[in-house]
Amino acid sequence: MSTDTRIESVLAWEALDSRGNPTVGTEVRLRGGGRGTAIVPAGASTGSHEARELRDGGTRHGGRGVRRAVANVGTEIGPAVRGLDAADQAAVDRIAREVDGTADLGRLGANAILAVSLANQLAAADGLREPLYRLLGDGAPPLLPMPMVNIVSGGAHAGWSMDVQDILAVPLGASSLAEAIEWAARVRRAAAELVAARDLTAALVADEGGLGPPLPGARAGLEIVTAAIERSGLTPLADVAIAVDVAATQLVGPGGYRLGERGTVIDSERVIATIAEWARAFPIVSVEDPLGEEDWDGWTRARDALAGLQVLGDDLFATDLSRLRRGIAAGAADAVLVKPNQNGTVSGTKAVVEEARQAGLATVISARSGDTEDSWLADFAVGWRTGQIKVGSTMRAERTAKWNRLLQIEAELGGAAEFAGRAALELRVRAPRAGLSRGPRSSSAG
Ligand code: 2PG
Ligand code: MG
Repeated sequence: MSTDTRIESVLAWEALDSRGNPTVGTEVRLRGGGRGTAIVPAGASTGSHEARELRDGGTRHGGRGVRRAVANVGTEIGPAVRGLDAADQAAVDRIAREVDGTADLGRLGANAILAVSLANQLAAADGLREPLYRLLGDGAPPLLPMPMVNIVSGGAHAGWSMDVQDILAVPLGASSLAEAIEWAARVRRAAAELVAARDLTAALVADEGGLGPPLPGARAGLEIVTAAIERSGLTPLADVAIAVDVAATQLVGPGGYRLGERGTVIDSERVIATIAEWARAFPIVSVEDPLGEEDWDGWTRARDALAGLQVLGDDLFATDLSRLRRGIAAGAADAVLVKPNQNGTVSGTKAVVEEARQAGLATVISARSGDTEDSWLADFAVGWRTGQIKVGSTMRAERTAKWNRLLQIEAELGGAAEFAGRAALELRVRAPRAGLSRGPRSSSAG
């Protein structure tokens, strides 16, 4: 294999994601022999400002087929990037965007463009014989991220068994990625035991490998996860804290948000007050999408009212630079969720990470609820030093693919491995709560 990193060929096919829905797989081959393969993920609770994936419609796969996107790689994107230097990721992404010609990449499909962009990045690393995280790091030291691990799921990921979408464990007190994963797995097992003790099915898993028991609301889920932390012999908050993804865009309906007891509709102020109540009763350190994607004023008020929590924007920002800038100007959030397929290209996603960092926002790189066996997201987290990562629970192979890759990188780096630890969150939380570094607060669960 020579180090000629010019693109020789691009092949695409229709693959499946972890929900069994079609998605785009792509292989990029370089003249010197380097190769990269990527299969793109897809969300269920998608924001309306995401780059637009192309679906076929019709009857195949219930309309979700991606044959048109695959064909677009063969007829338009592939020919346009052939001969370019794969090591110049920005140039490859720029050409792919130009060929599409639309702002949301909807003509050729963001799924088609991201597949080529990712496969190109992987091929470049292979061609240059560098681990992907090293190439992405561009000289910066690698950083293992603090995981956010799904324990109890609801919303669109679990047939609406609970109103909020994710209740996650954040192993704040762990001193390595490996310890963080072990603690999270322990909490996941303890939560399953608690759910089973209530005569609810604990063996069935939701889309991201979390438990999906039917619960009356978020409080019940928060009680289970807090109790599971204690049952694991760990201290809530000091060892393992909780993150919540309200996924509130999904809760918006006529007259407000459907949050709380089934059917109740409340306004933004009441949503913020409800989250503040949860934060007083449970060891919560991060809240994602507390409000809907268009509720900009609400977000600014939420960030003020929830000082001490990391207020994290997913649908609000949609990994889009202009929305992120608007959010920074409005003081709408402390952190941005980073999903490559919301953006559409590797370099576009990187620009969002860099902009956030410059503005002092934390970055949480994230998988999708419909994900694939690929592990590149782990390398992106480490190379770009995102500090935090969310990929679902500690089971289901599309989830463990990312954890296992992080564990491999940590082992490879040995003593030189730097783990983000609690600083990943603490540095960003504007008014750290008294308990955050010192130990548990009182909890209503027991
Ligand atoms: C989210 C993601 C991942 P989805 O909302 O943060 O959990 O879900 O991929 O369905 O948008
Ligand atoms: Mg989310």
